Amino acid sequence: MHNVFALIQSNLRRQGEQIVLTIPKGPKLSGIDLDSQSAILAAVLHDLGVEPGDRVSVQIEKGQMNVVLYLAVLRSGAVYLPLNSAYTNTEIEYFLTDAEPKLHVCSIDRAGHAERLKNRLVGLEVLTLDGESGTLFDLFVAAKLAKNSLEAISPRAADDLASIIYTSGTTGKPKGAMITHNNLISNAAMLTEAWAYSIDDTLLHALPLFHVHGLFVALNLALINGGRVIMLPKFDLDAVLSVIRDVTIMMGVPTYYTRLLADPRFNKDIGGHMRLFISGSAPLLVETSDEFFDRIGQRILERYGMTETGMSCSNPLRGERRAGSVGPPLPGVEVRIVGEDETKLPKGEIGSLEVKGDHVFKGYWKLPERTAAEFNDEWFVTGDMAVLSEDGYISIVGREKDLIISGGLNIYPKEIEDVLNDQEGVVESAVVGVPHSDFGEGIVAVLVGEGALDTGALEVVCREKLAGFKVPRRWIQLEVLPRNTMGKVQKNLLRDEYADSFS
Ligand code: MCA
Ligand code: AMP
Repeated sequence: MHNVFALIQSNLRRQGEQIVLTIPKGPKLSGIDLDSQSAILAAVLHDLGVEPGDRVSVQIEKGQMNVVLYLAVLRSGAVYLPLNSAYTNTEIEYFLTDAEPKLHVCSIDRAGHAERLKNRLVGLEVLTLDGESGTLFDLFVAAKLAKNSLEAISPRAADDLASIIYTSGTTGKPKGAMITHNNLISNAAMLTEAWAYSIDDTLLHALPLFHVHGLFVALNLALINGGRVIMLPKFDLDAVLSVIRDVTIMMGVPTYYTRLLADPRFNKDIGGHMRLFISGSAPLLVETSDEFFDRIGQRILERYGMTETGMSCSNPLRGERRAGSVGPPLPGVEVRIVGEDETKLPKGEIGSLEVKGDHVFKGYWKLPERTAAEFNDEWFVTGDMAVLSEDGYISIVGREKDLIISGGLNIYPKEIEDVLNDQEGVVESAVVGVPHSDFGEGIVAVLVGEGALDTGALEVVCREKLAGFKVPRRWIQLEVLPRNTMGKVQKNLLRDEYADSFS
């Protein structure tokens, strides 16, 4: 049985009547509750005609029903396709057209747009879920009353898809990363070993449930080990501080840690008992790591991964956690650093980071050529620049890809530039990320116009077409963009020039 849900179920059953999932001021679900509720929802999915391999796209607020839906989709053998709740209707239309889900589950305020999409996307079913309301929730309640539940777990092969998660790219539109059951099982096994994750752990879950970090690194790892989860709807300082004494592990993006450190209530008394603080998705500054160590008496464990690979490297649980490094490769992961001629470089030299292992995804949905382009033989090309130390620690030192990471969210400048370049009066644009004290990087748009540009109007267009976190926060108009002799825009000069935009 390769269905990752089987692994989760066996550990939910180990917990039995014990509470596994707690939402403060909200419901508490035991292992048995999660198992039985996912069986009820699986029956609903079955009655709706969702078959193994069908995509179920989900754009809803975080909550316990989100977890139950995720488990029901896995247990049905369908493919879970989570979508950022900040995505605009324009963005959603693209994802649904590309992924052709059988069922789209959205919050009630998004239903109108999704219903209209049904005219174009033949066979699409749309249901709503908002906490404990919505048409899918009604079906769930009716199935529960009728004692309709699907206990069987759909058998899956190791390389059958468990999930598709869209990631943007330096060229063109976002691509759906196809993640298999074996990818999830193998990555969870690596992390369990590396972090000694166990049924005795309680995880503070404040991350969104629509990215690899919150869904697979955090939630899956906890559930696969039978551990308890205290789940917050989002990262909120007061809420985090009010539950932190009850947990043993916290996972977050660097912004979570800088926000905690900015609050004097966060000290050794409240955080010193923790078994592990883990950071990833974006570089953790050495200053943050050191300040945290001084304040709490332990070092944040930094790890590194990608949507396409899950986690590849991690600082050790025992042994030196090195600030500024993401540690050695995880057990079962191979890494190499290659030069421009694509051959392996010696230790100490900076090059392109490539990874190999069972955790590497199956490819991009419907894009075999793009998939092939991202592999160097059987090595996946991460697009990150890295260096390997003599004692086997990897440090990420930059990116080959033109990518901004803001508050742990990836933003590809090309996507914003495409929107801006389409607007009347805009001759060209260059979008860059510069240091931001809260988000790590903030977005600056540099424009060349036919005349004076109305940047307020451009912001409105961006807000209409792009999720809020992708909207530039500073606007600059220039006569020309700086270019090198090859004609390429010199974004490094723009980054230097506007480096103080958010300080
Ligand atoms: C929200 N806003 C942002 C961001 N988040 N702006 C820039 N960067 C962001 N990350 C904007 C909104 O558009 C809005 O502005 C305003 O901030 C308030 O929104 P709100 O949601 O209330 O903000 P927040 O609660 O302060 O959220 C910030 C956050 C959150 C807590 C840092 O973004 C977050 O939880 N990030 C984690 C993302 C994550 O899980 N990344 C993992 C992906 P306006 O109203 O003007 O629009 S990477 C991954 O999975 C790989 C595999 C890995 O390695 O982990
Ligand atoms: P995503 O495509 O959303 O999965 O983001 C993956 C990218 O986030 C990686 O390719 C890196 O550029 C970045 N990333 C993740 N973790 C770290 C980290 N610990 N340090 C630096 N960059 C990171």
